[in-house]
Amino acid sequence: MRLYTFFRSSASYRVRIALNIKGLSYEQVPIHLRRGGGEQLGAAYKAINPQALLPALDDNGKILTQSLAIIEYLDETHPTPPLLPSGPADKALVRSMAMIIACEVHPIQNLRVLNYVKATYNQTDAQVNQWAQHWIDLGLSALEPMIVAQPKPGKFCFGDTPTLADICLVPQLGNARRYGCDLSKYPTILEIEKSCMALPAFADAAPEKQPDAE
Ligand SMILES: N[C@@H](CCC(=O)N[C@@H](CS)C(=O)NCC(=O)O)C(=O)O
Repeated sequence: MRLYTFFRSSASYRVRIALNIKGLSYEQVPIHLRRGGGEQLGAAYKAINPQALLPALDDNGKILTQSLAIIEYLDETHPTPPLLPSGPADKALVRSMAMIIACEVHPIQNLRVLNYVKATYNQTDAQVNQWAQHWIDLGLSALEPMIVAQPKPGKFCFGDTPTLADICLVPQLGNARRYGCDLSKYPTILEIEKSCMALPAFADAAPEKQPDAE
């Protein structure tokens, strides 16, 4: 397998964690999101992912995009250990936690959105950071009580094994710190992050451990 990735891309980070949890080896193809105006926007990468977003996974010539779709593909093709609980209600709960991050928070603090806000509305870096903080805080402040109230409290977002929810949460916390969010408001989330980072699958997927890290 070949993963088109960038060390600081949180959506790529999700897939790296999933690949590691499944114990799958893969080759990394770094695509620099800023160099030369962004390698993701070049024709070569757009031929792989017309959306010009990372990550993309090449599994024996089959190109997959969108991190959650890739992770569910990996979960179906390599079912052990599972990344979703078994019952439909539990599965829906874990997916909803993951989607708070992947559908509501991450897209509006993504590079191209921040660039657009900055250039089109003449915003300073500080104002753009404030925008990112606002949306990250909104998502995390909903996720924290949801995790506390879940039916299977444990070391992770749901129970005592990592799921899709943890896979989305941990990379988002990296972004939150980058934009200066105050994470002390989310003690349960911080405990979960500690449990995740104690696992090699998460620790080895961290941005600073990647071959293209700067
Ligand atoms: N929903 C997509 C989001 C992908 C995405 O936004 N990737 C970012 C990096 S984390 C990207 O490639 N950004 C490039 C840009 O904004 O130009 C997924 O989950 O894969």
